[in-house]
Amino acid sequence: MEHSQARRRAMMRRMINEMSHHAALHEWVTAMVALCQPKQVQWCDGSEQEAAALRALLVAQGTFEPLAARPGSYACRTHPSDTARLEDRTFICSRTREEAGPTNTWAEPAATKATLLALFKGAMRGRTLYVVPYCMGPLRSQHARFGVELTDSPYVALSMRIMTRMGAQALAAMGASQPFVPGMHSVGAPLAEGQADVPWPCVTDPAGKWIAHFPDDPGIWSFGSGYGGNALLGKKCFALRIASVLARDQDWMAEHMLILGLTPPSGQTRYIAAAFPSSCGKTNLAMLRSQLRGWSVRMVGDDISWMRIADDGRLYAINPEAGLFGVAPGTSATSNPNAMATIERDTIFTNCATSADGEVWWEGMGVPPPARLRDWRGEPWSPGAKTPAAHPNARFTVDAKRCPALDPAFDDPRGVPIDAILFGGRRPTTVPLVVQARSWQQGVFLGSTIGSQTTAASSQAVGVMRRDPFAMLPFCGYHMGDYFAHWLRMGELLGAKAPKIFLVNWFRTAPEGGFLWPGYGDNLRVLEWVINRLEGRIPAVESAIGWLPHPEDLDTAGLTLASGALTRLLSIDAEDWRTECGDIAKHLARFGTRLPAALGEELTALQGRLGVTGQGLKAST
Ligand code: GTP
Ligand code: SPV
Ligand code: MN
Repeated sequence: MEHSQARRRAMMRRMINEMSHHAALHEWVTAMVALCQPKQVQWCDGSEQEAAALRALLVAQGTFEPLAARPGSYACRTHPSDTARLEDRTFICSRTREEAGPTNTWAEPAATKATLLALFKGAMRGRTLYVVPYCMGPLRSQHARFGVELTDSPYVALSMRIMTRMGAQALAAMGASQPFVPGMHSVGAPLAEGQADVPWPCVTDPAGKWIAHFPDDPGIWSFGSGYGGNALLGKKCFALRIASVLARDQDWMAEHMLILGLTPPSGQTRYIAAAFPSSCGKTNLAMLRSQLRGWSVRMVGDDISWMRIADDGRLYAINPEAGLFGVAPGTSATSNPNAMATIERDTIFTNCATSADGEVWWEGMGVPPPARLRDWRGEPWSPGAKTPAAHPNARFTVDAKRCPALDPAFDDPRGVPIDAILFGGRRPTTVPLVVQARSWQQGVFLGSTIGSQTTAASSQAVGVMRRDPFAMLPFCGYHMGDYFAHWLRMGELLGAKAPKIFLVNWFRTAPEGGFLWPGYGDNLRVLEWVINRLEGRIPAVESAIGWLPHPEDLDTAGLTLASGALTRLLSIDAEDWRTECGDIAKHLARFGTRLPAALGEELTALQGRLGVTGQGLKAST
């Protein structure tokens, strides 16, 4: 047994050496191993045996608890300091503060690199350094990009195998010379000789955690957190913050968007991309199970979209990810039956509650809590407790291929042609259920102004209204004003073939409380209106911010809406929007001289339509 394992390891080493003649990769790994001083180095091949060994290791060290009720699944509890993205500890280390812009936390690159080198020195002592080669996007896609993450967390290595195309396949595709984005990751908890490990090693003081991006290198250095977007470096760090910079320079787009394919009864599938802030419904919409006769929705992606203009002049999207890292609370057989089916097996559940018989539970799961539940902290929990059983940002990690509604084009190297782009957020007031922008430019204006109440996906206060342009506030790797300009330029390149842009809001509430719109599966009714508009089948109502549906064009058959709800959902209140304009003016003024003139003009025109006096950005001063 021992012998055959040693033989397999030796074979693996040979295979990796044979597979990777990538001199720059070997050189970098050698230098980083010298810096971090791990006990051992393991090149990840992405095989099932390797994954099984990682799971066994995580169980042995108490990080994972096998779930009897879900084959191949595990529950995992993080340290309470490590439950969400840390926006305050996320840095963009561009050459100048100006390049990072007013919405990012800039850190001087040379000094930050020096700090990080000091932190990483010996940081992996007593641990294994996993070399995790991965590909973002279908392996044979021209639009795919490579990354290599060096991490001392087996949880991260295993999660990267789910979230990306990882291991030997990525190394082979990288060949000897393909560029890759290097990502350094350490939980920041070296082990002294004989020191026992803890189930979730990390730096417990938030101020000791770093998620630093060097867009000019490019490179990523993440220290002290093992959670989600902080640690799975292919996701937000590479596929959004670094990729947004590459996209700006290479005429493509890296966006915080789901991608779905919508097939009407007539049969022609259309693809839609939608940007909503974190924990605002992307996974839910991407997996929507249709209740309208003849309509079907298929998921291409639930979080990130990379989009390019193809030879036919249209915008094509790929999902750079291979897995889902989805919000658990609120996921139920009614709200998202496809997600429930996806996570029946082979899933990692992080910060959910667990029962004695090996099942997970969370608020909004749609079933009563099992007896003798332990909450996400591992404490006994019973209904009526003051704190939630699952952390509000508890998540499931699962292969996208497990989703029963996966679109057949999921792996298509060309991606899918996008016909419509939606922007949305949590807006209890002001923003209608749906409105279509009259032009790309007006759509970019609406995207630049989207606001939302903050959620538990990040570690700041929850429920505070903030502007989150294009749902990219925490994810744009450069000056947001330049990002707006990039969007406008992409519109010019696309011309008449540009997707149509819509603003949506599932979260409008009644004055007496409660959502006006049922949401979830019923959002398909809004998508149906969008498709009808794309096909030029129906007229719409002119409003100050764009085209609104005629109420009779929105299929509400079978819905029980409160009286007056539909009118409220489909109307623009001029007074609300005059107030909104004042707030938008302040928001846009932050971008100073880098704000494209076209957006200032859009605001002035909107104010004109609303009869606001003292127009334009000056209204804010
Ligand atoms: P990230 O993974 O953080 O980027 O988030 P996401 O946009 O994929 O969020 P997700 O789809 O997981 O949304 C989760 C939250 O939004 C849960 O609290 C859901 O209950 C809520 N939600 C999703 N769709 C709807 C909807 O149509 N109406 C209402 N009221 N809530 C919704
Ligand atoms: C988000 O916060 O938008 C997420 C989860 O998708 S994380 O990967 O942690 O960033
Ligand atoms: Mn996200």
